[in-house]
Amino acid sequence: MLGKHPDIRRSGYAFGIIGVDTLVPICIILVRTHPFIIYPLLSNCIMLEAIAGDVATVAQFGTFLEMTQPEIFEAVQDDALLNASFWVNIALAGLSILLFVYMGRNVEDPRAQLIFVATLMVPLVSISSYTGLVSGLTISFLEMPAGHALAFEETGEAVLTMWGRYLTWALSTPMILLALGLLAGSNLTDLFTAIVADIGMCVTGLAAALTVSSHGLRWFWYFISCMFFLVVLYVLLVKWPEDAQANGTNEIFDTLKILTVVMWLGYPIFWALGAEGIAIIESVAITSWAYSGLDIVAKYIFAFLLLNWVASNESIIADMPSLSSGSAATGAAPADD
Ligand code: RET
Repeated sequence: MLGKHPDIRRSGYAFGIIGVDTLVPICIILVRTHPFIIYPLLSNCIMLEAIAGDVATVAQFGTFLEMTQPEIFEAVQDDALLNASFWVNIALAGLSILLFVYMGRNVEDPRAQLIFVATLMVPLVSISSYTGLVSGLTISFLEMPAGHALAFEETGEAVLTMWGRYLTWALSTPMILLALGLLAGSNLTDLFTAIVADIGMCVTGLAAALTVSSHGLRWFWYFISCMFFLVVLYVLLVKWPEDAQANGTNEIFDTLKILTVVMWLGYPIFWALGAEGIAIIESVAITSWAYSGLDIVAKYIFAFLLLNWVASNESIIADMPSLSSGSAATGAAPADD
């Protein structure tokens, strides 16, 4: 990229030292004394000065794009709203970890214990994810391609991308689905399908966020991610409710299903509306708060409701059939635990 080339930057500074103030009076005197030689020269000088200005500007953005981790950290610190959207989640994840460990202290049934472990992983991944963001480790400034609402060639500015979010969702969301599948009494096939499609959704969502070569390809990745998401929604809305009904966990499952589907739909919507999508919401801090708000409900409130129910209904969980390729809802014989 032009702005990153050191020679160009050096020549930019060299032109800056001469300056318009010095060049103009000299040129006026010379125009009067040697008009035929000086007119073409003068126009060159003005052009060079304009180019020098451009190069200096590009050099400035070059520095911006080459921001080091401490510089990104400082940029996050300087944006109080963005910084708060991270710290609130670090605090809530920390409190959730302590609370969930306490709530699970007397749980003995292996399936109930597995639900606890899977759910506990959610705030554990979350605290790591937000620590990565707040430290500037998993944030980059990316030049959006031509056609994007905030294309670099139009705005001259790079867009702050919190790609660490998408990466860590690939760890936290499978844990949520594992807990939900165990609660419903899913068979192994549906559980595997939901989890693999979910990881596919997160990884292709990460690809959508990181692709800067083509605007069209960013949206193509987004489309692929949505297709994976549809598979997850199908298992959540069609397959698992039948299992939960057959296993007597339908009441809590239905509550958590609605909470999950409504909250999860918010993520692709905010991605599309935010700076990485069509940029109706241009502020990265507001987009970050949208994700952080969704996270609070989809993770901590979800986990509390689930674990609270499991801790007080351990016997129902203990009576459920073990994971097998046959579903309780389709009448296949359950295998022994
Ligand atoms: C993206 C963009 C591409 C299209 C789709 C998306 C969906 C993301 C979802 C995220 C859920 C995250 C949760 C995190 C909890 O830790 C990647 C935004 C479909 C559904 C619940």
